[in-house]
Amino acid sequence: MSAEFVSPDRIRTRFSRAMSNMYRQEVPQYGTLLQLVGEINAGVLAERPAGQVPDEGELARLDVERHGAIRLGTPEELATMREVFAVMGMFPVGYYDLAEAGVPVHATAFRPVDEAALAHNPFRVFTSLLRLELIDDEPLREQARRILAARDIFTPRLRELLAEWRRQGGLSDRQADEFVMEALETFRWHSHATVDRPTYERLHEVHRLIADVVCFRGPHINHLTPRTLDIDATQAAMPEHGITPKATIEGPPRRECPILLRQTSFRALEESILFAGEEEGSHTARFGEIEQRGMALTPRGRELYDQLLSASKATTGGLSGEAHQQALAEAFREFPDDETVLRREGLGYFRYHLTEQGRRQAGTGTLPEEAEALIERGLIEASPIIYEDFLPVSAAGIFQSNLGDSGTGKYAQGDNQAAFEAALGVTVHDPFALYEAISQESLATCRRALQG
Ligand code: OOG
Ligand code: NI
Repeated sequence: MSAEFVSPDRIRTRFSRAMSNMYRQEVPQYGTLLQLVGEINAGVLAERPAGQVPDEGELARLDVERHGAIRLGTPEELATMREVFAVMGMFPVGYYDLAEAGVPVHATAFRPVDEAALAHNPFRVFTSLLRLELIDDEPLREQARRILAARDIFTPRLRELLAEWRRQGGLSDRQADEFVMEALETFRWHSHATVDRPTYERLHEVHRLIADVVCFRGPHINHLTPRTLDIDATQAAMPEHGITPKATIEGPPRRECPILLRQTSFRALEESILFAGEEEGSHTARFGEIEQRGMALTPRGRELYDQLLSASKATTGGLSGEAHQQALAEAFREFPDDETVLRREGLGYFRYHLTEQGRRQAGTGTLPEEAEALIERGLIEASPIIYEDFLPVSAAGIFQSNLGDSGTGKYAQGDNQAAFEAALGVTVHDPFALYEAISQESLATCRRALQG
């Protein structure tokens, strides 16, 4: 890349900072949450035994780490949004079909994919596309389609900058700043609905989410989530700070070795809006959320997780708070909770480093094939790779708790990934392949060093 261009990593960091500042202004509880999470993280780090403090890269990214979410209305919006994210070094990873859970969208997560970019700033945006074809009422579906076709969620200047980026292969410092400002406009809240009250209400009645996507000028960012190192403590401290979290924490139970992703959310705002014709109304779109991230699981580990989670419904149904966590922990007893076992059984992904001894012995002797044998010889050690993605069942739970209980009937299942990718214009990255590559690459690096 030419030296006069700003790196995508830096543009992403400028953007996530600008977004965080905007969201803090728009949703005051977000500021409260950041402070609470910051305090809890500092406490956790202070108490950790020296050997368990995450490495420097992990620590540096924790302060800036956020994920957000938007919901788009048309394939064209998704295709352009892909380019906007590409400028910031964010690429579509994974496919999430929420229709099964009664939410008429499918989604991907835009995020950095390589290790260096993730360490720089792992900013991610869960990006859903509305599936209008799931509205049964044909005239209403057509009306929604017309309303969406008439809007442009991108500023004219952003479109020009994208064209420049395509032509030049990057953005200058000044262009990058302008790009961040213009892109932010797409994520901003607009209190003027583009439709009149009866239209809003008809769409709202079919599904609240449809009204949220169709009736506004743009896909307002609907939450921005900081990463906590102790979600149980954060959840427990939320009420003292005037925040009421949902009754259960989504995802796996609390464990010695955290896996995947645990999340909880709260309703943040009831917004006053103005319908076309200046009639007043209200809308709930924006919410708050916290997350705690653990080890990425291999397909085998993930299968076991999905199986245990689905079986757990029988015993956790209706429970909340600590009782829910205990029943969930019981349901997950079969899932090993020891790093060595998780690694040996091929349930989680690990990154390998040379030990002191490994560094001293570099270049001497023949090497065994297996990573496990190198570990046994004391030449390398392994540490878990953090899960960088989302979980469909958890996401559905987050959607539902913030949309209220209405309109959560099931939609027919089907394979819609191809349609999503056609809209996107590219195929999504396979998250497992990305973790596998990071793991293998770290092992190859150790091997090269040991071989001298
Ligand atoms: C996205 C909900 C999914 C998560 O963290 O799983 C999500 C939305 O409500 O638009 O953000
Ligand atoms: Ni979220």
